[in-house]
Amino acid sequence: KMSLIPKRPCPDPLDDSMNDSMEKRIKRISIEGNIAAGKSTFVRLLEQESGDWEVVPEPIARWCNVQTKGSDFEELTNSQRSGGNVLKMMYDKPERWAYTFQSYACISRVRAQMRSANGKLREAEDPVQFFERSIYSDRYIFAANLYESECLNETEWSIYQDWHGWLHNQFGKNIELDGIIYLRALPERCLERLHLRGREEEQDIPLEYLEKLHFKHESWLQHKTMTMEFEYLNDVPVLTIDVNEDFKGNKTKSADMIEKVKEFLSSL
Ligand code: UDP
Ligand code: D5M
Ligand code: MG
Repeated sequence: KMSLIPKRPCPDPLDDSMNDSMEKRIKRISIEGNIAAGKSTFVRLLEQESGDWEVVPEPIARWCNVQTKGSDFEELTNSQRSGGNVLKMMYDKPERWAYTFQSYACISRVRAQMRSANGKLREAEDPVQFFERSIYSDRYIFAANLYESECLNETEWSIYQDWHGWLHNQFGKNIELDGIIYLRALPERCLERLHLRGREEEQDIPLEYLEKLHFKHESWLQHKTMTMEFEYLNDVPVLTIDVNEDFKGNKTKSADMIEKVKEFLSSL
């Protein structure tokens, strides 16, 4: 009988070629943009759009929301709970804590992005993972900016770059990107949204800091003048979406954004 014929062959646990081909079929897209540009809001929209789309939020966002969401708090391990503090520590005394924060931010991001790779997408026809930021923004936007602001010294910056390159060598094939979506907004708009969101640790961030991060995003994703160690990145397509105008709660605008994402995906 037809119904007895399995739709797809059962994976042989000793043969991981299935897993490998599955891994290869998944498209990985990073959502980049300044602090409070609207990345988390956007990935929540994407998540609702399709069962074939999976979202990996930035772990940092969860640490910062520890107080407001009871259930999230339950899921956090002790080490993650201290992450909430390390964000505050970094903003309070960056020259002391920037390195610690950056190492934890990057490692936990790799862990979150790799962990999700064996989740719900196994059943998907056309699986896509959307990452909220990447290990490239960790290094070339945030850590580089802290180094240039003398919050990481030469030794810390060398050590960071050394293990970051090694980490990419080891795990790159699981987290390398097929595309980047750049949510582009003026620093002034991001500052407004940062205040609107009201994360306590961030309320003293000056416009100047957001401007520095903005210029780094621009040189990477808009002008493409940033030099990076990972050559494949130069050929990764970038979709830029202007988010100066509110899209949250605006059905027309957000449907338009989703449409752009679909077009972008089909071009990859
Ligand atoms: N936000 C908004 N309009 C938008 C997008 C976002 O008012 O079109 C608000 C959102 O509700 C939040 C703040 O801006 O209070 C920052 O958004 P999000 O946390 O998504 O930004 P991220 O830091 O993740 O880029
Ligand atoms: O939130 C991310 C917060 O964490 C924001 O306050 C910037 C800060 N931060 C510092 N370094 C990093 C790295 N390496 N990656 C991400 N965030 C970092 P968001 O509002 O999502 O931008
Ligand atoms: Mg966010």
